[in-house]
Amino acid sequence: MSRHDFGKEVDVKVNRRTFIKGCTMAAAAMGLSETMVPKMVEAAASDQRPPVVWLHFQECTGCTESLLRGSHPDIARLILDIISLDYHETVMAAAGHQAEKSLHDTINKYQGKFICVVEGGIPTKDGGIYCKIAGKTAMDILAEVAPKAAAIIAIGSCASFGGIQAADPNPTGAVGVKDLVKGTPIINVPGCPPNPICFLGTVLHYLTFGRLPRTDQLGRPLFAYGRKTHDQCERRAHFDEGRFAQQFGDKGHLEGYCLYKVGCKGPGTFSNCPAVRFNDVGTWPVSVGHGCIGCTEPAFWDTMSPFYERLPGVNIPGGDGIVKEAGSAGKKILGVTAAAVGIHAAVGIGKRIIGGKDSTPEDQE
Ligand code: FSX
Ligand code: SF4
Ligand code: F3S
Repeated sequence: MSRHDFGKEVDVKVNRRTFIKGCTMAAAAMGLSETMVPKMVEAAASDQRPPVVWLHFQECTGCTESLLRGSHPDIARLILDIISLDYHETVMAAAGHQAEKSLHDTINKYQGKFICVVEGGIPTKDGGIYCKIAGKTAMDILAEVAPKAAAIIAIGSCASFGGIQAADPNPTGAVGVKDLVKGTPIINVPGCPPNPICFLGTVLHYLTFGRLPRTDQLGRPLFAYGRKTHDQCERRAHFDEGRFAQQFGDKGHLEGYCLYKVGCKGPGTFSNCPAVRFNDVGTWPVSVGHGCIGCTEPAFWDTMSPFYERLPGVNIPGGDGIVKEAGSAGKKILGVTAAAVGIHAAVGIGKRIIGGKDSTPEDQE
């Protein structure tokens, strides 16, 4: 398998109109002026497509599935057109030793130039034996690839924060890339799975400006994760006026009222889901009647569950006041926060740190 072969196999070449449309969508999602679109198109259409090595660890492959097999083929084709996907276990034709050769050839030939995309969490317990590929642990593979990459994009909540594997009691000691890799710029594009437009915007920003976009303290691009889901939600007026669905299927639910009382975690979640929506049908969880479960937040499997109980600490208009503790959810949030502090401390001390220094948002400016 050589560079560009993926493009030929799945007929990814997009026409100029589609190309401009995709760049325009990404520019809008990034809050950039339309005047930036020609610059983005020029950068994305360059012959110097960045080689990409896509590593898969502990995950469900939903990130790749939503990216490549979504009902928005233009975005998938655009992504495949602007990057040179040199190694991706899910879609590459090569297998076994041939695939291994492709990985090593790419990271050595394009040292310091390729983008590494990581999908999935990395198990660290018991020497990392719970995820092995070609006889090597995910930790070893990351340790080999990460220092040679120009930048790392952690796609999905698993690669960003450990994801479902890291849910209490985290039996394999799963962590995100940032917990292990130091010295290489890293950006987190969380979501379970993330919206493809957030990944596309991150890649286009890198190609256009030569650096990763600005991030929040959790390493997430501000253009996508800079505002609360709740603050952009079309049901926000119902929240503000105290109109809530009390249970699924009741009159309030059928009327499209706010879903906070049936468990929506939008007030505690940062994402652009209400603004960019999913696929080509313009929907997102809340628009089809289900609350946000906070899938872009660290440890959301623990901190945001039970998914159908109220998020504590939210001042509810309409007389209910602040729910200080919603069933077991409040206790869990406190417990998990304390545990997370412990986990991060343990990772820093006990696990192998790849590279020399931490990659902070400031490093990437
Ligand atoms: Fe994780 Fe990606 Fe959730 Fe799955 O592979 S972010 S489990 S949707 O898809 O890594
Ligand atoms: Fe929308 Fe959920 Fe906020 Fe209600 S609680 S306004 S449904 S994000
Ligand atoms: Fe995830 Fe909530 Fe968006 S569950 S997909 S962050 S609406």
